Amino acid sequence: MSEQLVLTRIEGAVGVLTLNRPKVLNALSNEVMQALSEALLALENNENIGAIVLTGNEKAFAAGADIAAMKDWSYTDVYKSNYIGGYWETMKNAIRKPVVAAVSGYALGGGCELAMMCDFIIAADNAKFGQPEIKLGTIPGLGGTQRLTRAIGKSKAMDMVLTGRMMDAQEAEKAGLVSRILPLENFLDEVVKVAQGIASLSVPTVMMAKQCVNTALETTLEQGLQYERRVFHATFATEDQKEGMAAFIEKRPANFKNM
Ligand code: DAK
Repeated sequence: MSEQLVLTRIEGAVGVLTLNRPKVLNALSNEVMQALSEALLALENNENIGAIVLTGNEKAFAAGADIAAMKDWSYTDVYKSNYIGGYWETMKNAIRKPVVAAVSGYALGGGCELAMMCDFIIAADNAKFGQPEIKLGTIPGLGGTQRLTRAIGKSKAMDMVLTGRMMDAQEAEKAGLVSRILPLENFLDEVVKVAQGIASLSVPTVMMAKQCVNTALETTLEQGLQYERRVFHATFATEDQKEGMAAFIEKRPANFKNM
């Protein structure tokens, strides 16, 4: 039986997805992306799951799209197939629950782009990020020039995209690409704890908060503020807002029902 390309593990209310092609540093083939897309959708549709962690292994989160698979494709091949756009974009188009990227080792090319599609990135202290496509005679094709620029600003994004160099975890944190760095030892367990903290909150409210933050990147400030205000008002229609505020007043832990 062929090995599973993406492993799913459930830890309480958290689904942990592990890219599983270690011999090629988790190079992202079409098959990997199809498996990832299906695994993400299964967790999205699982009522018991409140947050998702996406990870690789100690050496690589993912070293990019599969160069061996891509190298002989023609323009018409990639154009006609829209180069596997569907599977690659499940995260952006269909996943409303929070997804944390737990990056240890290399996150390069499509690997870095996949990490950036997640809601935030927690890096192990051995993580290395980069968009090295320029060295292959191409450019980032899945948001590397766009999401990286929004995350770290034009000057640093130009540096990364035009030189193809890597940045380590410290530089990535300083630049704002990653939210925090954790030691490699017990790395995944610690990230899962972060995700479990999120999953213990009101899942629909967490989803609303995620949508609001994402809206900040797509609209003017005024439109974003109005959208946020509407969603803030909407939280008052939830039982979880009543429970959260009552629990605070009664000095007890909240028991959210996701209602
Ligand atoms: N693809 C295929 N195989 C890869 C790979 C990759 N991206 N990265 C590594 N491997 C394979 C190596 O060929 C090697 O295989 P064997 O020789 O053992 O058979 C094995 O993994 C171990 O790699 P190394 O021997 O090279 O390991 P090292 O520790 O020496 O070096 C490295 C690690 C990460 C520095 C090096 O492997 C490396 O530079 N890898 C390539 C990184 C890279 O250039 N990545 C960008 C690829 S282009 C799009 C979607 C996605 C994309 C674009 C559009 N659309 C949907 C529109 C994305 C494009 C890319 O990501």
